Amino acid sequence: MTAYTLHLGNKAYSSWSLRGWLLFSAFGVPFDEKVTPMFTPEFEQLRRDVAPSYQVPTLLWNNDGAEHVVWDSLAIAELLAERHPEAGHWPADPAARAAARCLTAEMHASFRALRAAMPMNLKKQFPGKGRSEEVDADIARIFQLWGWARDRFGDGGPYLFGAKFTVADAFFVPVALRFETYGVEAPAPLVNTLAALQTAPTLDQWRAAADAEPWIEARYDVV
Ligand SMILES: N[C@@H](CCC(=O)N[C@@H](CS)C(=O)NCC(=O)O)C(=O)O
Repeated sequence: MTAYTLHLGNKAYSSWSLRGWLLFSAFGVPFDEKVTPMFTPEFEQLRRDVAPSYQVPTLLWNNDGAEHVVWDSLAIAELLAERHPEAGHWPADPAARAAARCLTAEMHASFRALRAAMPMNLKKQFPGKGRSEEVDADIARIFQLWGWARDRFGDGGPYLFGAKFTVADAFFVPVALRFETYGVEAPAPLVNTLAALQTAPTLDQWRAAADAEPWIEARYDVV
């Protein structure tokens, strides 16, 4: 058993769970995980049991015998960056690190139209669905952010901040998977970055687990 137990929702549908999971998995931080399918009595029970909030991801962190709950992906990122500096969650360069925090914060707080109209669904494909003026504006802003980061900090590799996968990449992986599901293409300078996010470190394990899940939620179908 590790110091960390990460509670997750369905791997096929829970985009915030994926972000939390990548913060451990893609950075080599040992952890235990527990998947509870959303919209079930078991999930409702966890919501009551794990205070003060039960959303996924929720991290239970055992620190020298004291158990703490961390129920937000950004807080999990900062906790792990503090406790595991060798894992390199953020870029080493201060300017790149500040920029990576800007991109991550914007992902954490924004893109509601995209998130509502194009829910993450690793079980199905809906090419061309979910588009609207508001969604297109979100997509344009995301590509603008990616291009901005790549132009300034992207030398040496395909990720947003170059050769190394960082928290900023982890936060945009579920967006890249939505682009796969809904057939959104990147502008030419960002094609490699989109592909790199769609094949992020350890993501194949998450995809395989999502494929194997028995639960199908029609509420994530966009028709
Ligand atoms: N701000 C949270 C968002 C977490 C979130 O919205 N999780 C969704 C699943 S993707 C959830 O738990 N939904 C169930 C619910 O709210 O009842 C984070 O950054 O972790």
